[in-house]
Amino acid sequence: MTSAAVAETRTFPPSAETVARAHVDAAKYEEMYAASIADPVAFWGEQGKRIDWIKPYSQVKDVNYNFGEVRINWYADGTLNVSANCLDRHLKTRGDQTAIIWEPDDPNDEAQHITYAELHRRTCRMANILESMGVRKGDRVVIYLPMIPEAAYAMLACARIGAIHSIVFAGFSPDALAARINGCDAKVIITADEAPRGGRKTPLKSNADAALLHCKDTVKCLVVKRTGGQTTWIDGRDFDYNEMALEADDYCAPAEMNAEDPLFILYTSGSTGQPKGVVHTTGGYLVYASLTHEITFDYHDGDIYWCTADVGWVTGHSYIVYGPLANGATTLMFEGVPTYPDASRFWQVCEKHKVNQFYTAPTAIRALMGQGNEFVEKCDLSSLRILGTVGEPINPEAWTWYHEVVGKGKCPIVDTWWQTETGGHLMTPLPGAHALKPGSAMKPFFGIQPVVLDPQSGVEIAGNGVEGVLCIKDSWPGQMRTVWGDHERFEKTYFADYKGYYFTGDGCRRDEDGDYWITGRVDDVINVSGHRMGTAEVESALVAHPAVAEAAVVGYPHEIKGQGIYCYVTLMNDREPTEELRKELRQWVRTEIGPIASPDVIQWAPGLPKTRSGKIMRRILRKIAENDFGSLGDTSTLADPSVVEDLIQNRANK
Ligand code: 6R9
Repeated sequence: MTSAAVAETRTFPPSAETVARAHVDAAKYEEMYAASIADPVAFWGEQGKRIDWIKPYSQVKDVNYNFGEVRINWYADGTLNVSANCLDRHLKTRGDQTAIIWEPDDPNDEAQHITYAELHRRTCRMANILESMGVRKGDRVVIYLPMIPEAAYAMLACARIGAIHSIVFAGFSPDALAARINGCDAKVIITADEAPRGGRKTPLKSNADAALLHCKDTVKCLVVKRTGGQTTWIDGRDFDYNEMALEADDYCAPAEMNAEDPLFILYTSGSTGQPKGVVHTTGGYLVYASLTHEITFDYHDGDIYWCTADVGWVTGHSYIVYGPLANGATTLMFEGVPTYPDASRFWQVCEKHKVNQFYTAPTAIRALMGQGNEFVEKCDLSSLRILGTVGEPINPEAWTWYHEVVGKGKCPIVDTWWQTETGGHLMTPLPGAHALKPGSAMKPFFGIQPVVLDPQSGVEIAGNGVEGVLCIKDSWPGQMRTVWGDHERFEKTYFADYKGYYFTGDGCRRDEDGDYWITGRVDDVINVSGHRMGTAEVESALVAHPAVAEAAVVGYPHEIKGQGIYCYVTLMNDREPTEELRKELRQWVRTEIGPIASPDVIQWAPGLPKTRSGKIMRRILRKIAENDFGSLGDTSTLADPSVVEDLIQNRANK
């Protein structure tokens, strides 16, 4: 955590108007939180009724956190369909209401307003197309699409027929895409010709073509036309979505799914090289996503809600598609980037569509803050009521700018801390209940019991004014259930280090008032512009290059991105460190993983600091990358302490 965040003492209580409007005020939060902890079965049994069940559940919770026998089940004997909950049940009351507002990359192109009735028809057609391609209940479908309405149709269509979707962010490379298609043994991949973003086009279909060279030849490819750009076509493998949608039937009956049937798999980075397939299931996930969406953003009927994330990340799953649509909300989907055509785009979209709740990432706020206030001030932002952030800790300067310049001092900021694994928000202030502290995720959501543990002993640290690793005692309905195909890895990653708890991988401080501050990852995961990346993934990409003998990657503070990627590279004996090679390696990592993994700094390292047992001492590499040579700590266990001196002398100039 920055020292500025430690020194932060301001508080911002909600206005009387915000409190009056809120679903949950301070007293109600206390009452509901206490009830959720005292009797989770009664609490979640009641909350489960917010969605429609085909067969109601009689069991609410069946959980075991003991390492070796971890089991997480919610509403296990109930049946339902997620797409029917997001669509069919709204048709009578709000068929003509806008479900999705789609804002294209180019502001001169027309926005679309898709009603619930239309979304239902589109989803049914897509579901029928998938069935005609042979997709059945339990099959996996990879979605590799731009931020277009078809991405939502595809998700809901999978849910409708009981297929399990796995979305791959459109910024990922063909290699990363192939690994995910193979990882979940997908039957179909849904993609588009091209993805326009910030005025540039990513050739998605040709990326998919390249990926499919490394996949089973039975994998079929459904192609959505977005730009009309040229693509190669393989008859029998490639299917034309737009053509098929003209013919497809407008209705497809929703499949009856068990509450614990998987809804989706989402690959995310951990501390090892291989991304994990996080599995979320049907019933508990939907209850949790819809409840948190309503309460955290204080969503009311008729509000226009906008989350700027991409559906390739968990935030897009829970807070663009499933949570809002389960609640019958109007959710805005944006194809573009915050700075195209210029730095006022976000605010122009807010003005144009009269957005009430706006949810984005600190990295975007920092980037826009640097462009100057006039980009914000020229737009009418009077519709805004609630602001949100997610993805990384927000520094007090960015928080203050967001609050004052964007929110004019009247919009509460919900700083939502959660993870791909948690399905929905675990800690956040609630708009009408809590006095905000800039940079603090404040309070646990209903049913969440955060604990601060001593990192070494694993013992719970009681009381306030304490810091340690953050674990969660007991389960909540939105929790991930397993790692796809590897339950042992699930248990080892989250339940082995601190027995009896879910280990988050984050550090945290509980201040004197009992409010929580996330201090960042305690493992080898770094957070670049709110995107999670395992340093091991970047390392294995680097060492796959023939010139590289060894590589170590760490995060370092970056003004806009939060953290940047700092790589120490040892070359093969016969290779010379040149500027060209540096460029080539940077491009290599972009090709192996994707542009989001592009190294910010590559420092040539004739040797890496290692212990006598050969373990790389990352602590030291982190300090050098941070330019903090005074606190390298104990270097006496190093096999060759002189390498440290060399690294300091030659520290890359950024
Ligand atoms: C939703 C999402 C999860 C990691 C998490 C933590 C960091 C997310 C945060 C935050 C401080 C917040 N993180 N929200 N840190 N304050 N409000 O981002 O999921 O991509 O899996 O990342 O992001 O370190 O452990 P995911």
